[in-house]
Amino acid sequence: MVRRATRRLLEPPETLRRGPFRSGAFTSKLHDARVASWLGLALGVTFTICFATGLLSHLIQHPPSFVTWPSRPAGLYRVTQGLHVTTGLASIPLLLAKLWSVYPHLWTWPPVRDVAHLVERITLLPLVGGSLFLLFTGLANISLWYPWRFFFPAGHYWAAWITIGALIVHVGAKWTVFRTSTARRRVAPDATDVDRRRFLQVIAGVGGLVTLTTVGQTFRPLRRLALLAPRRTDVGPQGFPVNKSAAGAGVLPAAVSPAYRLIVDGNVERPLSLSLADLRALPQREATLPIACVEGWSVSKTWQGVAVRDLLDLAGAPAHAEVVVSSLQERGLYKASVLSAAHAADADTLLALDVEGEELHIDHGYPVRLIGPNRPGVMQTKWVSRLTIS
Ligand SMILES: Nc1nc2c(c(=O)[nH]1)N[C@H]1C(S)=C(S)[C@@H](COP(=O)(O)O)O[C@H]1N2
Ligand SMILES: [Mo]
Repeated sequence: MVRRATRRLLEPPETLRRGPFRSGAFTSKLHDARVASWLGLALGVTFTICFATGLLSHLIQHPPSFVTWPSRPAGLYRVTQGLHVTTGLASIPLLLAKLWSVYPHLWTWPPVRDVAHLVERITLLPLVGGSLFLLFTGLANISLWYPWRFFFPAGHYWAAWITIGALIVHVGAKWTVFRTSTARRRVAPDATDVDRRRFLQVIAGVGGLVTLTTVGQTFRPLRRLALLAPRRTDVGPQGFPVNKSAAGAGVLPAAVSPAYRLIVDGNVERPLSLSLADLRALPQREATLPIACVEGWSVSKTWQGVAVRDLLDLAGAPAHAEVVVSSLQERGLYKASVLSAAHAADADTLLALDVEGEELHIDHGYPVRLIGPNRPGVMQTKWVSRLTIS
């Protein structure tokens, strides 16, 4: 009853049916539920992986009390963040193809059939808008281009929740269409089926090509194919990239001053103040660990320096201490990072003085940088000046 009443209320007269609203206004056989369904399935997979790995990265950087991210396996974050950026990039051609295949539905007649249809159509706004926003801001971010005023991680994070919410509604609304249009049919494929298959193959090929030409920024064996990757991982001082230079961070001249001291204080029995020579005189340890930037590039290097845990022992810090690692950098979000108890206790968490046996370049954090296993690049603080123990 209610349904029929709303229907009558909403149904516009047939005379309004003009332009793209005419039946038969769109002629391509590829504007079709089968094509849309298979693309939707592919997007469902890439979006789910991208959302899960993005959420994980967010939780590692802003851990609520119930989350403890382990320090092992050392290269895990490199894999999860590599997947985040790779699935995001692969989603771009998939989404464009999907939008193209379904856009005639914008002019569906009547524009609104009933309340459920209205809700379904309204959720397209956050779904399409959110998806385009996420893929565009993500792509711009990894290209180190920030054509906006808002804070990227917060905007990207909240848009992801909105998009995934709208996606769940969309999957629910389209489930039946998906099931019927992807069901196996007994009839032999006709010319349209062949066209559809070819179109999907081309889109899959484009998605594969995007992946193949970017994943080399984190997956070494494909490094030579990384033609579309915004970062060459072998370019930069000492043969690897720099995101923030010493000049950009404003740490000159403090970083090269002979007055440099590393302070270890807070909840300790013996606060320390160590010169660079003092640090070199302490037992030196070595670890091979990646820098895994949130932007998707990563490089593995062998680092030498003093283990954080040796410094904690020297200062008489309590067991399971958490450590705030601060930089000479005075402004900016990455001037400090937190070492959880697990990371602080890991023998491979170093205050590195050298990389590959060479003194650190100023842009890689001279005189001292943090490098620890299984951490996002943004938490590998450079130009370290203080450890505050709690
Ligand atoms: N003090 C400070 N440390 C920092 C940053 C920063 O901006 N300031 N950037 C971080 C980021 S985003 C990354 S990916 C790594 C990069 O280290 P690299 O320049 O040695 O390659 O350093 C991290 N350490
Ligand atoms: Mo980074």
